[in-house]
Amino acid sequence: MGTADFIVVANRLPVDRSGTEEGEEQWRPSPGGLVTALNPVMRQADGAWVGWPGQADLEVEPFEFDGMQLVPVALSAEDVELYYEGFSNDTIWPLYHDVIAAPRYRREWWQAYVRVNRRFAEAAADAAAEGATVWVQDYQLQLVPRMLRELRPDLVIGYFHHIPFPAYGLYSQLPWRRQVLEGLLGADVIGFQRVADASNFARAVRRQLRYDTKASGIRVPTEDGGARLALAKAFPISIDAEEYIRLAQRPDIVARAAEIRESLGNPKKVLLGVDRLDYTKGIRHRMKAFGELLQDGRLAVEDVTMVQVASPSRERVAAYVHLRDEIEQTVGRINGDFDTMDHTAIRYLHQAFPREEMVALYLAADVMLVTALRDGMNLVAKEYVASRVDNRGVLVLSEFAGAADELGTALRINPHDIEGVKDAIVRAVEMPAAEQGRRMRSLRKKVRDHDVSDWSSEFLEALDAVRRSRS
Ligand code: GDG
Repeated sequence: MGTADFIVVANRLPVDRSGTEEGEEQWRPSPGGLVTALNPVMRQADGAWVGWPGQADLEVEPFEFDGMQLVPVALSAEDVELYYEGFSNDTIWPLYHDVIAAPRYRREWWQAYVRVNRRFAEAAADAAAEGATVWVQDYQLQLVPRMLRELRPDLVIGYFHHIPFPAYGLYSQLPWRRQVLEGLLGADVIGFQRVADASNFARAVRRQLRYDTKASGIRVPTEDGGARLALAKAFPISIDAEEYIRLAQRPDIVARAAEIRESLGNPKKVLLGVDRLDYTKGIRHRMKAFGELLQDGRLAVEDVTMVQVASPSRERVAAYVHLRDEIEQTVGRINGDFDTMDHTAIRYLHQAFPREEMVALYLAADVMLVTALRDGMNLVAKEYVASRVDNRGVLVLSEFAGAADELGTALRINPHDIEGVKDAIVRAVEMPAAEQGRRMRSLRKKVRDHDVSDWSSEFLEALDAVRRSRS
């Protein structure tokens, strides 16, 4: 039993180690949406964050950082390979994204996943005060809710699933489908991005476990022969909209946006894609569409440039190595065919940039291309919209991204329909300013009215309701 009243359990701690100095550990915050969203709650409560420090074989004692208690969970190189790269990113990730890549089912990976999930559950159980609230994050930790409930029945437990939950026909491929459902059902509240994800989950529970579900409630049998109610529903995640608005008004960032356009040869229109280099994001589909538009002569390289930021991701997983080769070959071919001495078709950057540079890119882009084949939410879409304080720019948005449920006035596309994507790009490039303004104002209102602090307070309110119903 520990002292923390509120605990976040996530695969990663919200800090990176930046080397050691005279034997002292040096840590810097790794800025992410989740930290921003939870910071206020962490400060108010006696908060702790349980997670992996990001390097294999690094054993660190719990320490204080920026007003929170950080509880590192050590992973060996083998754990990283089997639990993280293997089961999390080569089994669950492709399966839950509609098998865009083939999931690999390996018993050794599953065993490591169980073992490592138990380690996270034990660390959380040790840190939590009597009756504390614990919020488990994402697909790497689906077994933690149940393990934690077994260790500590006094806790109020939430789980948020950042990625899609697949349709039953796909989910049922998973050799450990019952164990994963039982793991998740250890939580009092199970949050998903979309209503469709929550219903896919409820259906899997009905089919596999035969539990009753009614609206968002699932009756989970308890050992004493009774039942408790778990809530499974949508809590769409968002961004710190005000922060993007602030950055988008900073004079140096506005100037940088102009400089970016200049360095591209001042094309009439700039198209932008920003993604982790991941096969779920539809990067090749958007390049194919763009390449064909140049080929057909519907767009000219002198007028339109595409910028693609593909930040390095999961570089030790084979499917990602393969994807990178394919994308780089596609970029090379398109540029080889269409570049001139002064203009490039695709400016491709396999790099990560500071957030300021991302906002400058958003401001420089006339058209933002979000063509994910499947995506839990897609925060890039929301960041682009929030940054467009000038109410200009066009968002082309895949209907397979969770963001499509909220961002109704984007140009919606089916990324598999290359002709449809081409038409949407041309329409975006030609869209009159007045129509851009109409659509963008409505998109911006959506994001501002529901930002990341609304997301976290709605989720935590649901957990509070559980607590009240217990006493
Ligand atoms: C998962 C789900 C869900 C990207 N490159 C750079 C950079 N980024 C930032 C973006 C954005 C974030 O990373 C990516 O978030 P997304 O939502 O677009 O996608 P995933 O990484 O796949 O996230 C997703 C999300 O979890 C939250 O629940 O929406 O569906 O897959 O914030 O801006 N940031 C910086 N440099 C980069 O090079 N600074």
